[in-house]
Amino acid sequence: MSNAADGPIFVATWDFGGQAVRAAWDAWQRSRGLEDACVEATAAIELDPAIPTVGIGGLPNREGVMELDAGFMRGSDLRCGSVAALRVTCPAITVARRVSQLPSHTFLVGQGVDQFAIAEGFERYDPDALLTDKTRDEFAQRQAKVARKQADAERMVGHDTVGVLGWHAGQTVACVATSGLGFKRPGRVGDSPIIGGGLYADDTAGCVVCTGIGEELARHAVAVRVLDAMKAGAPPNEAGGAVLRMMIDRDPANASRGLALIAIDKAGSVGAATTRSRNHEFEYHVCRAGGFERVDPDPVQ
Ligand code: SD4
Repeated sequence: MSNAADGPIFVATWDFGGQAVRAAWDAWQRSRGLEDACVEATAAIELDPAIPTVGIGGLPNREGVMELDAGFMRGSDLRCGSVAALRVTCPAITVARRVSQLPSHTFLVGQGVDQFAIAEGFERYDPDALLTDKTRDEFAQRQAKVARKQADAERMVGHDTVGVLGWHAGQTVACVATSGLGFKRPGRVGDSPIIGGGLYADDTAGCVVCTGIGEELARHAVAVRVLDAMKAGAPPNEAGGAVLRMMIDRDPANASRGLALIAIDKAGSVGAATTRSRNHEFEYHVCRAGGFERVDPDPVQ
């Protein structure tokens, strides 16, 4: 049995993060594999159609098609794999992990990743099966509003991405999966699968996953900046807060954009940072060696 000092520690984003860290803990008890646990936890959220923002049941692009993005990174050797605009299978995180096992590729997108997933034997979905009645309905309503000029076709709708971090005896893993912002242009990719933007893991410093408006998070290479701040000695909360404050200094509009991140440093300290205001709070969930906790961080000032 592990003790709290050795971990494992799992941290996951949003309200469904509670479900994710429980899934991670269950997987850990079966396999004692940090990667397996983080991937299984991420996949569990993607496969739950009741979760309206990730994987099956997420929102489609502006043509009504689901396009999934995911990223996987292991901190021991910086092995990583990402997929973007994946249409033919779910969960995307399992395909991202498979990409990370290729000898020479780290990122596959669009048609290429669809072909890869099929060739590798992942379960093939009719893309329509990734939508639910609820998301089909939301899409139809949005189309009608755009046609009546009551909604701006360019406006994407905020989404809550699943990020799962794992730590055990100094080893780190970061996983992320999303259907991206709702009603995006086909082919639009946010921060999530971008190594250094939406996620990073490096055992010499820790691991980080971001969630929120992907264009802002990617533009500022948030994950690797937080990682570097932790490497320089800042605790995860401070490292994350400093990067979000830097983003607000650079563009004050970032204060009211939904941006958040979770992090674990190399010693196993957990933290987070968010711009989320009280009326749309960001929460995250932590599992430490089988003990569970929900945390509601204060927004950065
Ligand atoms: C994206 N960062 O595609 C994702 C969306 C998200 O909470 O995380 N929303 O931009």
